[in-house]
Amino acid sequence: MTDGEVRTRWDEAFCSAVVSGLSRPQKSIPCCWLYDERGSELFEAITRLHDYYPTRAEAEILWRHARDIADFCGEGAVLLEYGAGAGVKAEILIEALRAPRVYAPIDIEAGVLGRTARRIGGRFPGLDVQPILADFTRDFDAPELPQGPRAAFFPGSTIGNLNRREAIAFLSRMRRHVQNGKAVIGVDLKKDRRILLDAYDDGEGVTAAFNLNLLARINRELDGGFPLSRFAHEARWNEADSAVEMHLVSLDSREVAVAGRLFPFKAGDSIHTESSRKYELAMFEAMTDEAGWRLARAWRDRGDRFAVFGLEALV
Ligand code: AVJ
Repeated sequence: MTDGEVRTRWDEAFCSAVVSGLSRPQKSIPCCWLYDERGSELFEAITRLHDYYPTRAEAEILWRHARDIADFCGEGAVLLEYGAGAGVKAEILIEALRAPRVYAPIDIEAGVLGRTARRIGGRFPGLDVQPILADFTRDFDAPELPQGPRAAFFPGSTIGNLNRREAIAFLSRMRRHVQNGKAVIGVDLKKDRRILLDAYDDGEGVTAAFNLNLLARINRELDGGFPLSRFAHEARWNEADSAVEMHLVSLDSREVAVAGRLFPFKAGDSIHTESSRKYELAMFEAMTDEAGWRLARAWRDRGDRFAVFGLEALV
Protein backbone atom coordinates (compact mmCIF):
# COMPACT_ATOMS: atom_id res chain seq x y z
CA MET A 1 0.00 0.00 0.00
CA THR A 2 1.36 3.45 -0.86
CA ASP A 3 1.41 6.39 1.53
CA GLY A 4 -1.40 8.02 -0.42
CA GLU A 5 -3.65 5.04 0.03
CA VAL A 6 -2.97 4.88 3.76
CA ARG A 7 -3.81 8.56 4.10
CA THR A 8 -7.05 8.18 2.14
CA ARG A 9 -8.20 5.33 4.32
CA TRP A 10 -7.48 7.25 7.51
CA ASP A 11 -9.23 10.35 6.24
CA GLU A 12 -12.27 8.22 5.53
CA ALA A 13 -12.21 6.65 8.98
CA PHE A 14 -11.89 10.10 10.60
CA CYS A 15 -14.57 11.55 8.34
CA SER A 16 -17.11 8.82 9.04
CA ALA A 17 -16.41 8.92 12.80
CA VAL A 18 -16.99 12.69 12.86
CA VAL A 19 -20.01 12.73 10.53
CA SER A 20 -21.80 9.92 12.36
CA GLY A 21 -20.81 11.36 15.76
CA LEU A 22 -22.16 14.82 14.92
CA SER A 23 -25.41 13.29 13.63
CA ARG A 24 -26.44 11.91 17.02
CA PRO A 25 -28.78 13.71 19.48
CA GLN A 26 -25.87 13.90 21.98
CA LYS A 27 -23.02 14.62 19.60
CA SER A 28 -19.89 12.62 20.36
CA ILE A 29 -16.56 11.77 18.73
CA PRO A 30 -14.40 8.83 19.89
CA CYS A 31 -11.45 10.00 22.00
CA CYS A 32 -8.81 8.30 19.78
CA TRP A 33 -9.19 11.22 17.32
CA LEU A 34 -7.79 13.66 19.90
CA TYR A 35 -4.31 12.30 19.21
CA ASP A 36 -2.96 13.82 16.01
CA GLU A 37 0.58 15.17 16.20
CA ARG A 38 -0.44 18.36 18.01
CA GLY A 39 -2.86 16.45 20.24
CA SER A 40 -0.13 14.01 21.28
CA GLU A 41 2.16 16.95 22.12
CA LEU A 42 -0.57 18.57 24.20
CA PHE A 43 -1.26 15.29 25.98
CA GLU A 44 2.45 15.04 26.84
CA ALA A 45 2.20 18.56 28.30
CA ILE A 46 -0.86 17.51 30.33
CA THR A 47 1.10 14.69 31.98
CA ARG A 48 3.50 17.30 33.38
CA LEU A 49 0.77 19.57 34.83
CA HIS A 50 0.35 19.97 38.56
CA ASP A 51 -3.44 19.46 38.28
CA TYR A 52 -3.07 16.23 36.27
CA TYR A 53 -1.99 13.89 39.08
CA PRO A 54 -2.47 10.39 37.47
CA THR A 55 0.88 10.25 35.64
CA ARG A 56 2.86 11.21 38.74
CA ALA A 57 0.84 8.95 41.04
CA GLU A 58 1.38 5.95 38.76
CA ALA A 59 5.09 6.64 38.35
CA GLU A 60 5.40 6.82 42.14
CA ILE A 61 3.79 3.36 42.43
CA LEU A 62 6.00 1.86 39.73
CA TRP A 63 9.17 3.22 41.37
CA ARG A 64 8.22 2.31 44.93
CA HIS A 65 6.87 -1.17 44.19
CA ALA A 66 8.99 -2.12 41.17
CA ARG A 67 10.54 -5.12 42.93
CA ASP A 68 7.20 -6.48 44.14
CA ILE A 69 5.46 -5.92 40.78
CA ALA A 70 8.39 -7.55 38.99
CA ASP A 71 8.26 -10.58 41.29
CA PHE A 72 4.53 -10.83 40.64
CA CYS A 73 5.28 -11.06 36.88
CA GLY A 74 7.74 -13.90 37.53
CA GLU A 75 11.27 -14.82 36.49
CA GLY A 76 12.11 -15.00 32.79
CA ALA A 77 8.94 -13.10 31.89
CA VAL A 78 7.59 -12.36 28.42
CA LEU A 79 6.19 -8.84 28.83
CA LEU A 80 3.52 -7.54 26.41
CA GLU A 81 2.76 -3.83 26.66
CA TYR A 82 -0.52 -2.51 25.19
CA GLY A 83 -0.28 0.94 23.60
CA ALA A 84 3.40 1.13 24.50
CA GLY A 85 4.14 4.61 23.11
CA ALA A 86 7.64 5.58 24.19
CA GLY A 87 7.78 2.68 26.66
CA VAL A 88 8.88 4.91 29.54
CA LYS A 89 6.86 3.06 32.18
CA ALA A 90 7.84 -0.38 30.86
CA GLU A 91 11.45 0.63 31.34
CA ILE A 92 10.92 0.99 35.09
CA LEU A 93 9.36 -2.47 35.22
CA ILE A 94 11.91 -4.19 32.94
CA GLU A 95 14.73 -2.80 35.07
CA ALA A 96 13.25 -4.59 38.08
CA LEU A 97 12.32 -7.89 36.36
CA ARG A 98 14.46 -10.96 37.04
CA ALA A 99 16.04 -12.15 33.80
CA PRO A 100 13.21 -10.92 31.53
CA ARG A 101 13.11 -12.91 28.28
CA VAL A 102 11.00 -10.80 25.90
CA TYR A 103 9.58 -7.28 25.69
CA ALA A 104 6.77 -7.07 23.10
CA PRO A 105 5.56 -3.45 22.79
CA ILE A 106 2.22 -3.16 20.97
CA ASP A 107 1.42 0.13 19.23
CA ILE A 108 -0.52 1.38 16.22
CA GLU A 109 2.15 3.94 15.21
CA ALA A 110 4.96 2.20 13.28
CA GLY A 111 7.42 5.08 13.81
CA VAL A 112 6.89 5.25 17.57
CA LEU A 113 7.00 1.46 17.82
CA GLY A 114 10.31 1.19 15.96
CA ARG A 115 11.95 3.92 18.05
CA THR A 116 10.76 2.36 21.30
CA ALA A 117 11.93 -1.11 20.27
CA ARG A 118 15.39 0.20 19.36
CA ARG A 119 15.74 2.27 22.51
CA ILE A 120 14.67 -0.50 24.90
CA GLY A 121 16.73 -3.06 22.98
CA GLY A 122 19.77 -0.81 23.27
CA ARG A 123 19.25 -0.28 26.95
CA PHE A 124 18.77 -3.98 27.85
CA PRO A 125 21.16 -5.95 25.61
CA GLY A 126 20.08 -9.45 26.74
CA LEU A 127 16.40 -8.71 26.14
CA ASP A 128 14.61 -10.05 23.04
CA VAL A 129 12.48 -7.10 21.81
CA GLN A 130 9.58 -8.11 19.55
CA PRO A 131 7.50 -5.12 18.47
CA ILE A 132 3.89 -5.82 17.45
CA LEU A 133 2.17 -3.36 15.10
CA ALA A 134 -1.50 -3.51 16.09
CA ASP A 135 -4.47 -1.45 17.24
CA PHE A 136 -5.01 -2.82 20.74
CA THR A 137 -8.58 -1.49 20.84
CA ARG A 138 -9.46 -4.07 18.18
CA ASP A 139 -9.21 -7.83 18.25
CA PHE A 140 -5.86 -9.28 17.19
CA ASP A 141 -3.88 -12.46 17.85
CA ALA A 142 -0.54 -12.34 19.62
CA PRO A 143 2.24 -13.66 17.35
CA GLU A 144 4.30 -16.65 18.41
CA LEU A 145 6.69 -15.62 21.14
CA PRO A 146 9.48 -17.47 22.96
CA GLN A 147 8.48 -19.58 25.97
CA GLY A 148 8.21 -17.97 29.39
CA PRO A 149 5.58 -16.81 31.87
CA ARG A 150 3.64 -14.06 30.13
CA ALA A 151 2.63 -10.76 31.67
CA ALA A 152 0.47 -8.06 30.09
CA PHE A 153 1.25 -4.45 31.04
CA PHE A 154 -1.35 -1.71 30.50
CA PRO A 155 -0.40 1.46 32.38
CA GLY A 156 -1.69 5.03 32.16
CA SER A 157 -5.31 4.41 33.18
CA THR A 158 -6.06 4.07 29.47
CA ILE A 159 -8.52 1.34 30.44
CA GLY A 160 -10.59 4.21 31.87
CA ASN A 161 -11.31 5.44 28.34
CA LEU A 162 -13.18 2.20 27.56
CA ASN A 163 -16.79 1.62 28.57
CA ARG A 164 -17.69 -1.49 30.56
CA ARG A 165 -18.35 -3.68 27.53
CA GLU A 166 -15.17 -2.56 25.76
CA ALA A 167 -13.10 -2.98 28.92
CA ILE A 168 -14.33 -6.54 29.45
CA ALA A 169 -13.63 -7.40 25.80
CA PHE A 170 -10.17 -5.90 26.15
CA LEU A 171 -9.42 -7.77 29.40
CA SER A 172 -10.62 -11.03 27.81
CA ARG A 173 -8.34 -10.53 24.81
CA MET A 174 -5.43 -9.79 27.14
CA ARG A 175 -6.29 -12.97 29.03
CA ARG A 176 -6.12 -14.92 25.76
CA HIS A 177 -2.78 -13.34 24.81
CA VAL A 178 -1.04 -14.19 28.08
CA GLN A 179 -2.51 -17.71 28.35
CA ASN A 180 -2.15 -18.60 32.04
CA GLY A 181 -0.12 -15.53 32.87
CA LYS A 182 -0.49 -12.22 34.70
CA ALA A 183 -1.57 -8.67 33.99
CA VAL A 184 -0.44 -5.38 35.53
CA ILE A 185 -2.91 -2.54 34.92
CA GLY A 186 -2.84 1.12 35.97
CA VAL A 187 -6.23 2.46 37.08
CA ASP A 188 -7.28 5.90 38.28
CA LEU A 189 -9.48 5.73 41.38
CA LYS A 190 -12.77 7.45 42.21
CA LYS A 191 -12.19 10.40 44.51
CA ASP A 192 -13.32 13.90 45.43
CA ARG A 193 -15.10 15.41 42.43
CA ARG A 194 -13.20 18.73 42.70
CA ILE A 195 -9.84 16.98 42.33
CA LEU A 196 -11.12 14.95 39.39
CA LEU A 197 -12.57 17.93 37.56
CA ASP A 198 -9.43 20.05 38.12
CA ALA A 199 -7.35 17.26 36.54
CA TYR A 200 -9.44 17.61 33.36
CA ASP A 201 -9.80 21.40 33.43
CA ASP A 202 -6.38 22.59 34.52
CA GLY A 203 -5.60 26.16 35.49
CA GLU A 204 -3.13 26.60 32.63
CA GLY A 205 -5.69 25.73 29.97
CA VAL A 206 -3.64 22.91 28.44
CA THR A 207 -6.51 20.40 28.63
CA ALA A 208 -8.81 22.98 27.02
CA ALA A 209 -6.30 23.39 24.18
CA PHE A 210 -6.03 19.58 23.87
CA ASN A 211 -9.81 19.23 23.55
CA LEU A 212 -10.25 22.23 21.20
CA ASN A 213 -7.47 20.87 18.98
CA LEU A 214 -9.99 18.28 17.80
CA LEU A 215 -12.06 21.07 16.20
CA ALA A 216 -8.92 22.56 14.60
CA ARG A 217 -8.16 19.10 13.21
CA ILE A 218 -11.69 18.76 11.81
CA ASN A 219 -11.42 22.24 10.25
CA ARG A 220 -8.08 21.35 8.63
CA GLU A 221 -8.61 17.73 7.58
CA LEU A 222 -12.35 17.64 6.91
CA ASP A 223 -12.92 21.14 5.61
CA GLY A 224 -14.77 22.09 8.78
CA GLY A 225 -16.10 25.49 9.80
CA PHE A 226 -15.92 25.42 13.61
CA PRO A 227 -15.21 28.92 15.03
CA LEU A 228 -12.79 27.82 17.80
CA SER A 229 -13.43 30.88 19.97
CA ARG A 230 -17.17 30.04 20.10
CA PHE A 231 -16.70 26.58 21.60
CA ALA A 232 -15.70 26.06 25.21
CA HIS A 233 -13.95 23.15 26.89
CA GLU A 234 -15.88 21.63 29.80
CA ALA A 235 -15.13 18.78 32.20
CA ARG A 236 -18.22 17.09 33.71
CA TRP A 237 -18.70 14.37 36.25
CA ASN A 238 -21.08 11.57 35.15
CA GLU A 239 -22.05 9.68 38.29
CA ALA A 240 -23.90 6.86 36.48
CA ASP A 241 -20.75 6.00 34.49
CA SER A 242 -18.37 7.02 37.30
CA ALA A 243 -16.53 9.03 34.68
CA VAL A 244 -15.10 12.46 34.00
CA GLU A 245 -16.31 13.55 30.59
CA MET A 246 -14.78 16.13 28.30
CA HIS A 247 -17.18 18.18 26.21
CA LEU A 248 -16.91 21.01 23.68
CA VAL A 249 -19.84 23.33 24.29
CA SER A 250 -21.25 25.61 21.60
CA LEU A 251 -21.67 29.14 22.97
CA ASP A 252 -24.20 30.07 20.28
CA SER A 253 -26.90 28.64 18.16
CA ARG A 254 -25.34 27.98 14.73
CA GLU A 255 -24.84 25.57 11.88
CA VAL A 256 -21.36 24.18 11.29
CA ALA A 257 -20.23 22.73 7.96
CA VAL A 258 -18.06 19.59 8.02
CA ALA A 259 -17.14 17.53 4.94
CA GLY A 260 -19.84 19.24 2.90
CA ARG A 261 -22.66 18.69 5.42
CA LEU A 262 -24.30 21.05 7.89
CA PHE A 263 -24.68 20.25 11.59
CA PRO A 264 -26.99 22.36 13.76
CA PHE A 265 -26.06 23.40 17.32
CA LYS A 266 -28.23 25.17 19.88
CA ALA A 267 -26.43 27.38 22.42
CA GLY A 268 -25.25 25.00 25.17
CA ASP A 269 -25.24 21.89 22.96
CA SER A 270 -22.05 19.92 23.32
CA ILE A 271 -19.85 17.37 21.59
CA HIS A 272 -18.78 14.65 24.03
CA THR A 273 -15.11 13.91 23.25
CA GLU A 274 -13.88 11.61 26.03
CA SER A 275 -14.93 9.63 29.09
CA SER A 276 -12.36 8.74 31.71
CA ARG A 277 -13.81 6.19 34.12
CA LYS A 278 -12.73 6.30 37.73
CA TYR A 279 -12.90 2.97 39.54
CA GLU A 280 -13.37 1.66 43.01
CA LEU A 281 -11.72 -1.67 43.72
CA ALA A 282 -15.01 -3.59 43.80
CA MET A 283 -16.14 -2.13 40.47
CA PHE A 284 -12.88 -3.05 38.82
CA GLU A 285 -12.86 -6.51 40.38
CA ALA A 286 -16.36 -7.26 39.06
CA MET A 287 -15.10 -6.53 35.55
CA THR A 288 -11.89 -8.52 35.81
CA ASP A 289 -13.91 -11.45 37.19
CA GLU A 290 -16.13 -11.43 34.13
CA ALA A 291 -13.08 -11.45 31.87
CA GLY A 292 -11.49 -14.51 33.48
CA TRP A 293 -9.07 -12.83 35.87
CA ARG A 294 -8.60 -12.84 39.62
CA LEU A 295 -7.60 -9.52 41.14
CA ALA A 296 -4.62 -10.69 43.17
CA ARG A 297 -2.73 -7.53 44.14
CA ALA A 298 -3.31 -3.79 44.48
CA TRP A 299 -0.47 -1.28 44.78
CA ARG A 300 -1.45 2.32 45.56
CA ASP A 301 0.32 5.68 45.74
CA ARG A 302 0.67 7.33 49.14
CA GLY A 303 -2.17 9.74 48.32
CA ASP A 304 -4.49 6.79 47.50
CA ARG A 305 -5.37 8.37 44.18
CA PHE A 306 -4.27 5.68 41.76
CA ALA A 307 -3.81 1.91 41.79
CA VAL A 308 -1.76 -0.61 39.86
CA PHE A 309 -3.63 -3.91 39.93
CA GLY A 310 -2.01 -7.32 39.59
CA LEU A 311 -4.30 -9.87 37.89
CA GLU A 312 -3.91 -13.64 37.69
CA ALA A 313 -5.57 -15.68 34.96
CA LEU A 314 -8.34 -17.88 36.33
CA VAL A 315 -7.82 -21.45 35.18
C1 AVJ B 1 -4.07 8.84 29.67
C2 AVJ B 1 -5.57 8.68 27.88
C3 AVJ B 1 -6.13 7.86 30.02
O1 AVJ B 1 -8.19 9.85 30.30
O2 AVJ B 1 -6.87 10.65 31.81
C4 AVJ B 1 -5.91 13.45 29.89
C5 AVJ B 1 -6.28 11.26 28.57
N1 AVJ B 1 -7.66 13.35 28.68
N2 AVJ B 1 -6.58 14.61 30.03
C6 AVJ B 1 -7.10 10.26 30.67
C7 AVJ B 1 -6.60 12.64 29.03
C8 AVJ B 1 -7.65 14.54 29.28
C9 AVJ B 1 -5.95 10.32 29.68
N3 AVJ B 1 -5.47 8.95 29.28
